Amino acid sequence: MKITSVELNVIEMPLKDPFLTHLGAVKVREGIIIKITNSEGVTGFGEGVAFSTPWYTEETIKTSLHMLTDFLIPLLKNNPIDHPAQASQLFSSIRRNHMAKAALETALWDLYAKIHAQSLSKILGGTRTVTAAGVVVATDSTTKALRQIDQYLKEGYQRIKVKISPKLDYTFLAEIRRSHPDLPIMADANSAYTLQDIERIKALDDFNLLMIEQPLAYDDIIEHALLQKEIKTPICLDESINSYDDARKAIEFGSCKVINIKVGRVGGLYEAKRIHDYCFEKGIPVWCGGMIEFGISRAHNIALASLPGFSIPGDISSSNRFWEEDIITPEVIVQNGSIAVPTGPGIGFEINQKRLREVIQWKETFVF
Ligand code: OSB
Ligand code: MG
Repeated sequence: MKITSVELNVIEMPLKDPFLTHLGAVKVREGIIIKITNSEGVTGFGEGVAFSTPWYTEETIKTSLHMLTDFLIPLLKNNPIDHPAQASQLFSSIRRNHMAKAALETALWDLYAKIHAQSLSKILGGTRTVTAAGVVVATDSTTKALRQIDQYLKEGYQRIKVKISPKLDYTFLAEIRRSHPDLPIMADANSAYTLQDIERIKALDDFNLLMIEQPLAYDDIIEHALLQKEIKTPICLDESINSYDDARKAIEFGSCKVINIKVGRVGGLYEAKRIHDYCFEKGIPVWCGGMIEFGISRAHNIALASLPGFSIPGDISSSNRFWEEDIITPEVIVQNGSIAVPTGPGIGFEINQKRLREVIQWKETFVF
């Protein structure tokens, strides 16, 4: 792919509203924006989605920068590749650090698609022209949640996800169901429960939820299979699925009936597509997860969610769900409950240079 440089940018932006889970609050989002340039001056963009602290997975902005600077970028420099699908093989000599790998790998996909003057969706095998939009309500106040849900339904979102925990589950969901008897709702626990809470979780079957996401430990596959046998609500795994093999084992074992695919969590688009293809073959629905991301990662998600197996609205919302102004142009917008899959080359969005300059904290360029 004749790469001549890789540029790392660390950016920082406040969220419009704090994003609350039982694990803490995200008020300010740091992110890594990668720009890869080839010998013809074509550029590809990727985004590192690790958080500033290791609350969701073990990675952080700093561990990502360390992996990229000291291992991943030198590997790519010393081992030229001609297709982005070769990156995961190349990076396999480095254990885990999936978000750091995905940041670089997704930039390679954008570059490759642009070199071939095709949309990233087309390059990945996407078949959808629009992707259904879903949004997450992450607050510990029932009043705020009800107000936000009304607003999001006005904006056209097709599905609402709420964050739950043992401190915020039965009565919270009962209130929401009372106001919205037919709304497609899912609940994400981010590992707030253990098997000892089995009666609590069973009680949530009352609410006809689309699914319950990651009720048990972030690294568990076995106990989720025991839980799924006891509850009617389908289990969706998020944190537990870090690779194709995790997905295969979880499905074979009966640990879940749905999978949330996040590009960063699984190490890139190649692995994300492998998981999609496997689930599609097995008839397991998948949806695209979100990471409170900026526009670049949002664009990669839209391309991924255009694959045929993404049959459930994902956590793909408009740029203005979180940001006063995003770093891409045009911004991602929801129209009639959906987001159009871009048809232009690569991710199909340009960088908003003025906004990028405003939010940039640090920058380093590696010349090949
Ligand atoms: O568990 O799905 C999650 C955001 C950050 C970290 C973990 C999760 C989330 C979300 C998605 O719930 C939020 C979004 O980007 O829409
Ligand atoms: Mg989740």
